[in-house]
Amino acid sequence: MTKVVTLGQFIIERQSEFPYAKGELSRLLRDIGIAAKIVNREVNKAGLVDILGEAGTMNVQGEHVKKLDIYANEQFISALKSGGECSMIASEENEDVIHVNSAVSKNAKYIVAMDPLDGSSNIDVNVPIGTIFSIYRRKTEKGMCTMEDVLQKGTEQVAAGYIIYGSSTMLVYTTGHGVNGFTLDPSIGEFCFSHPNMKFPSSGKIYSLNEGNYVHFPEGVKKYLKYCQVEDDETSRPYTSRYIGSMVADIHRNMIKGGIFIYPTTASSPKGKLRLVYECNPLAFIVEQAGGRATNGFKRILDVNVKEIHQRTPIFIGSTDMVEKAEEFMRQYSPEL
Ligand code: P6P
Repeated sequence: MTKVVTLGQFIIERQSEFPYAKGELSRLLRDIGIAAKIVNREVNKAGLVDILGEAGTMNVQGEHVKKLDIYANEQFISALKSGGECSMIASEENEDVIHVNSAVSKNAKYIVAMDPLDGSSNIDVNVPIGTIFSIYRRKTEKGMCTMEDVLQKGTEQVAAGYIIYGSSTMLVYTTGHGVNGFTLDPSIGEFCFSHPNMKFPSSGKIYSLNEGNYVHFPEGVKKYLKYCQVEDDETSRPYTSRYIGSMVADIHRNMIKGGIFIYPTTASSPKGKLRLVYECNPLAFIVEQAGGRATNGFKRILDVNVKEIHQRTPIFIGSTDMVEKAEEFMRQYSPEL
């Protein structure tokens, strides 16, 4: 019988990776894990929403039923506020940053950026969805945080992770010392260590992008897509197309099997659709820590200058060989971007 290691035990055991840490980051990761379990419970009930009442209606308990992404946002904010280790939050659901000004939190050293429930349009069709989070050390010493504290490059992240609410619920995170995965065991209500030292396969045969946007793709993406689709036994082409439409799910699958996920510029998203601060930077940190690659087609995502919290970016992320090949086509056919 293998020993079950919970997320909490793992975090404490690995605390030695931070010689000067006094446990704040460990407690912050624990707080996120607790909120993830609460969100998971509601996500799993989503299919029963008719019984519980549609979002915006009153359920049988007389409670107002919230949209799940609003609910998730509130749960993570509440956990971060009460945990006392976070002094400012940037969320996909909030236009402005949230200052955590309580006596216990206002000088806390960490900042959290998050997408509390990415892909929430997939909930109604029972497709996996995800939470994405990114943790920075604040740059200002103490007192009210400033935008300088949150508009930091991806290379400054101290930790990043995602929770995928799928056929099982997993929490995958890095603190810059590799990537580890934990699977929720509902029978004990704990995330249990299940995927040690996750490695992104250096090559793969899966490409993941919304081909419905083909007409407006940059020429380099069109050429790369055709490269993936032509017959070539030596390089096992044509590759396989897999697109879930839920970024965390697409990238998690590729991390296990190998592959590339691309969301380039399109007509409706001339700067790319996905958000740099709380989607692309945390996922890029995780993927790089697992040995993969993440760029905007030309430049490392983690090196992109951050100008505002809801900034968008094109993203090419996944198996290093595949991302580098796509970048070759971008340099050759879309150098102007
Ligand atoms: P499209 C979900 O809405 C999301 O933000 C990502 O999770 C996903 O990869 C992308 O948008 C899907 O966008 O335009 O292909 O529907």
